[in-house]
Amino acid sequence: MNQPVSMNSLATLTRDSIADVAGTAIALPDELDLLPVDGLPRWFGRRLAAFFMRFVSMEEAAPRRLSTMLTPVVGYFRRDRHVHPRVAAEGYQLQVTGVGGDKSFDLAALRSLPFEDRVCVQECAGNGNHLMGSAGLCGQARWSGPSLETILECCGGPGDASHFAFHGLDRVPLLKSGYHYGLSLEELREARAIVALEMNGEPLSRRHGFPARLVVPKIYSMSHVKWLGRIEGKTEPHDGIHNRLVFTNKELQGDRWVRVQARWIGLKSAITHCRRARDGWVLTGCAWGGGSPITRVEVTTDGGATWEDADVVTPDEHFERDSRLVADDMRGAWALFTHRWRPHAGEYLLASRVTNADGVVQCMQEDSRIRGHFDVTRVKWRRVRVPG
Ligand SMILES: Nc1nc2c(c(=O)[nH]1)N[C@H]1C(S)=C(S)[C@@H](COP(=O)(O)O)O[C@H]1N2
Ligand SMILES: [Mo]
Repeated sequence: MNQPVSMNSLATLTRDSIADVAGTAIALPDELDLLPVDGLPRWFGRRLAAFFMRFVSMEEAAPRRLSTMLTPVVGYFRRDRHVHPRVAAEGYQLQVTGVGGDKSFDLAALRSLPFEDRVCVQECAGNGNHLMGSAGLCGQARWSGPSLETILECCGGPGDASHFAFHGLDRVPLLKSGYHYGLSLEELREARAIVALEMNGEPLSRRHGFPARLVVPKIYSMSHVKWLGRIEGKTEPHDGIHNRLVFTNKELQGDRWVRVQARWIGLKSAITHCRRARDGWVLTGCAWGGGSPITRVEVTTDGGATWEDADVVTPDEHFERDSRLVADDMRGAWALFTHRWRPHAGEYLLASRVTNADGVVQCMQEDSRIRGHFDVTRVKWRRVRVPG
């Protein structure tokens, strides 16, 4: 395609055709960089931003990795407290306390229970906030393992427990206690939580919680406790620091600012990739959250002046032939979208906006009655330079 042009042949060409030949001789890149408009990457560039994020133990996924139905394990985002315990398969025990009958499961016992699959977005509650901008603290994998419900049945049911705390085996230095997070039984049932032993068909990697982690579709992933060591049934909400303080926003209720915990993933979408096509470019991205099926995604390539419908593939369509997945197993999964684009050379401001089955449309601006870093749903602008 991109034939090199010799000096001899150039000499015989007119000015216009030189431009033509030069246009095909200079290879266009295969993809264009989509730059976030706000957050760290804007001020410091993407590399330096990634470097800063490592200090707080965050690694974002490269945006283009969020353009497929399942995100590969390599390059999947990561967020924790730097400590990745090395848990040996032998000797591992998952303790369940405060339920019908306390019980401990070794890995073989967990593996012998019926496995269920969940395909769902995993998203850090602070993803895409005004500090980070780039929205790469998310991914979508296929998780397999026994459901929390099955584990509780093995323990004679939840007993008096109406709430649960999940404890990780990662001992945080100084605090000396592991990471922990709590949810109500009602929330866990609504979300159809599982204790995942596998991610995309492979045993969990150490960095993503080997040998077992909680996965709670539709709820932000601070609750997806890795290196799960204990499930603690409680008769009251868990009052740990991550619930009470760390993952909270303030919300104006009446005339008072009230602390609220990050919980259900809000309605969002992002353009994550711009790749070259035969004529022009193809924009791809994903749309998720909001609690009901995604029905429409629109794309703007002119800073919001006009919006066009993108082609959407829902998880139900994508996994139609997969007999192991029923519709409920994909409730927390993202839809993918594509949009053809034929721009002239220049600089453009792009974004996507999603609508769900309840008619809710992704917001352009955050609600001024909410303050904080979590559950930031507003439309995610990207700047792109199209070469000529
Ligand atoms: N044990 C443990 N589990 C944890 C954490 C942690 O620090 N320790 N971090 C949580 C947070 S804040 C997020 S966003 C997700 C990230 O999951 P990942 O690193 O597998 O992508 O794990 C959650 N589970
Ligand atoms: Mo997180």
